[in-house]
Amino acid sequence: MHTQVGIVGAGPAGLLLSRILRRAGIAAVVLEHRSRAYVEQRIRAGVLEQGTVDLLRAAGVAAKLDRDGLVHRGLNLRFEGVNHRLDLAALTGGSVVTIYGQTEIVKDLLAAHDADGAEVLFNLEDVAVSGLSGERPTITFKRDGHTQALECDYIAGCDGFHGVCRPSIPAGALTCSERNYPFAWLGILADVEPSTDEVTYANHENGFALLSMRSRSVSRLYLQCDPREDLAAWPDDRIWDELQLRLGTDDGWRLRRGPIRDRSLNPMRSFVAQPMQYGRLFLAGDAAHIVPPTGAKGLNLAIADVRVLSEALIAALRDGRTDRLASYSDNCLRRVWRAQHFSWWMTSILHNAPGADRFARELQLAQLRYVSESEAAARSLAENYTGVAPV
Ligand code: RFL
Ligand code: PHB
Repeated sequence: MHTQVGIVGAGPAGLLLSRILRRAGIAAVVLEHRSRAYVEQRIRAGVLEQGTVDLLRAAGVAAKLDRDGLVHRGLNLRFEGVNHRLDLAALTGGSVVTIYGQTEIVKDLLAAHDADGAEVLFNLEDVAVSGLSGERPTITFKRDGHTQALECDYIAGCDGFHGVCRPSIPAGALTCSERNYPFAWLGILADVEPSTDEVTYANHENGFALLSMRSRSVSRLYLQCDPREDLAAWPDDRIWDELQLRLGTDDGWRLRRGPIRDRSLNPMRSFVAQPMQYGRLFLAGDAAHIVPPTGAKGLNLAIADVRVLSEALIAALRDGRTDRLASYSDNCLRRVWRAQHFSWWMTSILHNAPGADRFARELQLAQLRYVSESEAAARSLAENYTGVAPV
């Protein structure tokens, strides 16, 4: 078997890349080790930058996003019992974010693949990549008990942080940079009208809390907790009480409660592997970099990589020009490191690190007050949150 681009991973990055390439007349196959149901139900990100929305529109997969996405022109920061609204649109000359679940993006992309008869292979075992530095890199996998090989012109590693592509690059060819954080997020999805109109980030002495949403009737909320936290120790009432405490303001604001549909523990990590290429293997999205979710950048970075990679692959395979592929990694890494800094900074001003002393706490508050009182500081946050200009 042969295809032009073999794509490992049916997350947002792999599916969008496949969609864009196929619309440009390039053959691509997506290979996924999980089931379709699993991939469609994985609850993750929800805040889309304008550049992400624009690319989904250009790929013809934004009809539902345009209908159901919630456009947010601002966000809230809460600390010392007071709510501070940042007018993102006013601060950036009109930039906004759109709230739309990653699960919905994946479902929309899969529906578009179905409509086109495009190939996405699920439930594969033993997916492996080889021959990366030669002319015919190959993906091998087991399907229905039979081992098969797919020869490719190029391979896109879109298989997330725990995938097989990045570890297949020889040791020494990659430089990895990493930060682990001594806290995690307990996330819930609840069938209740969101208690604020816009996404709300809170810094409280007990730790960080976040109020977000998926629609006008579904709330998504997070609490900072210990990475080894036992979810069984968090019955519904304890979760709501703690969210109320951390998000509460001195004016008596109340959080709406409702049935909790899903709960999960999300570790926090910063990670970058560079370069994002080895021979004919190109890494995109979480396969190459991870950010803590505080800046809402993970999904947006993955989509931004796909924009650069799809243009480079189209130039190579349709027009015979490989210069864009050669500069792919450098182009992406500038954006990746900007988002790394922003995500680390948002994380550090909003969370309580275990053992943090009075000095650390005062620095956080000084920074939060600065962002809510100084237009220059607020504009910097707003520019990063809504997304720096495309490369
Ligand atoms: P994904 O979505 O992880 O998709 C990778 C796909 O590759 C498959 N795969 C393999 N397939 C074949 N063979 C193998 N050996 C494979 N190994 C893995 C996986 O099953 C999967 O289908 O990566 P992608 O496409 O790069 O997209 C990136 C985003 O998913 C990610 O950046 C964000 O979701 C990060 N993230 C969040 N970002 C936000 O901006 N806001 C959030 O609230 C937020 N919450 C989260 C998150 C990431 C999480 N992870 C990774 C555990 C919550 C969680 C739990
Ligand atoms: C979410 O809606 O899941 C969400 C929102 C903002 C973040 C992270 C996650 O910073």
